[in-house]
Amino acid sequence: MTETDVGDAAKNYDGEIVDLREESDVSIDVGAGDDGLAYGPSAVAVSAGTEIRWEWTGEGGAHNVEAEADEQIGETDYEFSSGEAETGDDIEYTHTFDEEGIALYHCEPHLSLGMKGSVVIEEEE
Ligand SMILES: [Cu+2]
Repeated sequence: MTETDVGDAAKNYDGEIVDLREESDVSIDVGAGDDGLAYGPSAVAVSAGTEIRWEWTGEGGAHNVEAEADEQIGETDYEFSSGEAETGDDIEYTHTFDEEGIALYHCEPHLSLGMKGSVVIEEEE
């Protein structure tokens, strides 16, 4: 989540991973921050088996949630996509993370503006 040649570091990424490993209901805002060009929180840790729900806020224009090995800014253990970027405040996308690993994802229209997120998946104890 640092600056790369693909885009700037996520604006709201302060190096802290929000620990949600005890949570069974995890949601992430799509269109967070002052300009709506961020995920909130942008970095989370969850337990394997957790379903994450991304919820569009309607801020910042059209967004999507995209994790793909080829266009990613680093190694990602996961590939998933919410599809085309969409505008609205009633859009949701869910993905369940069954395996330990790291998922890096981004918003296609705003990758160059640093709209990126990460999920660390840990095995349940
Ligand atoms: Cu976006």
